[in-house]
Amino acid sequence: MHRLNVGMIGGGFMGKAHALAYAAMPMFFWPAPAIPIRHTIADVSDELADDAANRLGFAKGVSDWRRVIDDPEIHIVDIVTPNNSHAEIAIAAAQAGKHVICEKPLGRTAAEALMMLEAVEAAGVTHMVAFNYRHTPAVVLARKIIEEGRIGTIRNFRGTYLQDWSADPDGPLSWRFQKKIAGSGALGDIATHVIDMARYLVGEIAAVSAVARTYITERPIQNSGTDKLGAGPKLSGVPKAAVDVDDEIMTLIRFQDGAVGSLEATRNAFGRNNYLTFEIHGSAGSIFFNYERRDELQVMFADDPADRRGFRTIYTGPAHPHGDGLWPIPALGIGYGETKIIECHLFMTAIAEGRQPSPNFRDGYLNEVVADAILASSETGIWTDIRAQSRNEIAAEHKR
Ligand code: NAI
Ligand code: SOE
Repeated sequence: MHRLNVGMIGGGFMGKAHALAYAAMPMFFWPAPAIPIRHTIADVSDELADDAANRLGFAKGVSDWRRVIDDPEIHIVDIVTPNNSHAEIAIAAAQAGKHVICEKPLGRTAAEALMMLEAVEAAGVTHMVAFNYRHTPAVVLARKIIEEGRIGTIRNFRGTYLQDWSADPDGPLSWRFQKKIAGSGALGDIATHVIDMARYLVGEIAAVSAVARTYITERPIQNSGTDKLGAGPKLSGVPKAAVDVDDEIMTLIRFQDGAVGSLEATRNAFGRNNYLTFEIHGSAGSIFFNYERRDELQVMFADDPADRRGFRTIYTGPAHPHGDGLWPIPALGIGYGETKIIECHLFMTAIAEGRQPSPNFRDGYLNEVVADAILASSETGIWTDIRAQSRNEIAAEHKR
């Protein structure tokens, strides 16, 4: 069986999730399309890289990501660093002929994401962007039900992503609160997952009208290290610096095909942990999904007899998308790790078959075009059309 050597850049939260997926994917999806080998991991110092290699099962740790790019033995570059380094690493990896998987958001802006898309397309390598939530079997089932026309013509999509790990103002100013590193706040970090869901389930977005707001305007300084996502010590008494990204976005959306909808995201909603939800109403029924109950899809069919009408719960299992590789009985339960294992399987299959997986860098770019439009609309207070642009157009706009 074909073996593909992986060079991973970044040994934090997502380093752990992707490493788990490389190790576990062949145990779930056998025969595997290819066997991923944890070859080299890069972090910012020898100490961190060696620790990550030991922890995550890589043969070698290095302190400069360029050594991964320059290594002819490496077939795949996996980018799991904060957002400011995605573009430089992905473009270098593509130019070196490596297949690339990159965490979301693809770049800090649509312009950055477009450069990444152009680089992988020019190089002819396989590319994937890690919007893993859309691989949750219940979400794929929702798309199947929509495609089969079982809930009729889609009228609206209501999507939320609510968390509370940053609701405390004494939570540190990690990289996720710094525009130069993250690009944006709740928007790029979590709303992009909902944008991805909306595009995956309903279709392309035509226009947005949005409000973005920052209400925790400064936080205790944390200049380096991983983001502990609210789990680290609170830093009261430590000098503070300004937060220059959004805490919350609320957006009305119009889809190209006439459906309407809304998107909301914040990491400051006390009591909500990973409340990634969508409710979709069609002319013949409705669908509801909440990632906190990720094995369940709520569906309602309007042609049910009047005395049986209502949401029913489908528990996903072996009969559902990706279910053949997962667990043998419905509702045994999947976790976050399984969504990454499915993502890894889709990526390896695409490489083995010489085609592009979904979502790929084009989706990463299109999601960013919507995200940029949300910020633009929030600034101008008017509806903003979504228009994918060429690099020249973007450059011209930036000059103005
Ligand atoms: P983290 O803060 O836990 O870890 C980042 C790691 O990258 C750290 O070990 C850091 O030292 C290392 N690093 C930073 N710059 C580097 C460089 N130039 N070269 C090598 N290593 C470098 O961050 P986390 O949570 O793992 O996030 C990483 C990426 O994954 C982000 O883009 C984030 O948006 C995305 N993410 C996606 C999730 C999803 O559900 N798909 C979940 C969490 C994060
Ligand atoms: C923090 O908000 C975070 O880790 C995001 O970065 C991820 O994309 C999300 O899936 C989980 O929460």
